[in-house]
Amino acid sequence: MKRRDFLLGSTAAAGALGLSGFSLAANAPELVIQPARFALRDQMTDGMVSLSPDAPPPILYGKQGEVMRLPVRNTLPDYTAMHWHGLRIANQMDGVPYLTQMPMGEGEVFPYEFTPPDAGTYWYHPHCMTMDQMAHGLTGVMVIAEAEHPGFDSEQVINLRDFRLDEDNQFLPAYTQRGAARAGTFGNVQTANWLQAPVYDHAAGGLVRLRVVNTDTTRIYKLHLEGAEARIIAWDGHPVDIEVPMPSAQDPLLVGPGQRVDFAVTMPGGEGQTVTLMAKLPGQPLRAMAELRAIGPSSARDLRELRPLPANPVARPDLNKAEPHEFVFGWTPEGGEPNNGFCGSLGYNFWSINRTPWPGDAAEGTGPLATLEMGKSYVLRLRNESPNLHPIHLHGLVFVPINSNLRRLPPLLTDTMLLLRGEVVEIALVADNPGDWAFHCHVIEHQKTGLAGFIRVV
Ligand SMILES: [Cu+2]
Repeated sequence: MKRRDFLLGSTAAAGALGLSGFSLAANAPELVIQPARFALRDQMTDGMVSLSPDAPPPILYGKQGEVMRLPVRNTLPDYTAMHWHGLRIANQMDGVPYLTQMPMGEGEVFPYEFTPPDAGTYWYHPHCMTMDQMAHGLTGVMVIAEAEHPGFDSEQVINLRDFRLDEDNQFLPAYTQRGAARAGTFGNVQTANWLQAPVYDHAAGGLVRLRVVNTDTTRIYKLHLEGAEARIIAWDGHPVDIEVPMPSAQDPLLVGPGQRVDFAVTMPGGEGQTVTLMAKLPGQPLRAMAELRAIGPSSARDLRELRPLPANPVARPDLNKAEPHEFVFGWTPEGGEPNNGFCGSLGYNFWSINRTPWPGDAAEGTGPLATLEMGKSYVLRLRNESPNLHPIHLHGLVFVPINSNLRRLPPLLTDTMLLLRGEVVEIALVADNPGDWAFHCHVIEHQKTGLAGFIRVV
């Protein structure tokens, strides 16, 4: 069977043909998806996937409003496609197989090219063979800089993720049937930038922008900082313009798969003093995920010297005119086997959106979950009917939570809404980016066993 036989129809065809409008930049180095090995613990782990043979996927730096050319070459025998999580870019650059492009076979290059409209902390990962390639390492951070320097002395990126390894540091199967039908299959080795509790030096008394990204396939991290005067300055890429309480050991911050938090941190004044990013894992004592260590004489800077980050150009929905749409996340009433295409199937359907499981790669006959009109405001009611938590991610658009049946949600712009057990959250958005936008759970086992779909903006 040919990949094109899986085409969804005219929209996908137009997306594929639209590629000819994007030039392959001669000067852009290729991002080469390839096998890698790395010492995740005390000895080498083989069979990893990265963009170099011996290191984690690099941080990709861009600048708000400036074009980025990221040709991706696939050297794996499996298919792939690269998605840029949180970036509001053209649909045909979004990296979702069959919805926006064909899967990339071995030896193929896809000339991703886009101009990020928003500054902030984003990330990238494959959207085809998602479980295999992400679980084996292919998740990286993107930093899109503000047009104006925001006044920090330094930055630190922390990419949090787990791996599932045996005693010899080799990969265990990335998922289990039991896990996929419940909260997901958890890794047993927690890492920051593929390292165990790494220590990073920063100038004593300086102001650090700490960007924390959860790129795990399953785990909802519960985080707080110790030893720092700090505040939250951005959430899921976008500046926070209201006072948000700092998390603590008693009241940690829930950061689901796909979510990001930026802290402004004042480093301690004394040489060797540390700031620690702490995580609470079930049934374990608090754990240090990463440390920032103060070095040199103190510059004695103060958080109050920082100006607020400039707002990103996100349209605010008009709630008086917003049309509602309902989405129910839960079990699939059908079950059955998913169709097994080029982008990998876990072999089961457990989950659904609006009672329909995403049937596999191309999802022929599964129409959009909703069709939104360009420029109009909408309220999407997200109902979690299951006992498990779901980080629900919408591609290509940014939304704001407006209420929940369980808690007070600060109105922070986001692309990924973590739904608690039995929670109903209303989110609001302006449908201002045309295309077919994937809408799915970011617990990859849920996504790949049915909890996926797409929303069309025309
Ligand atoms: Cu889920």
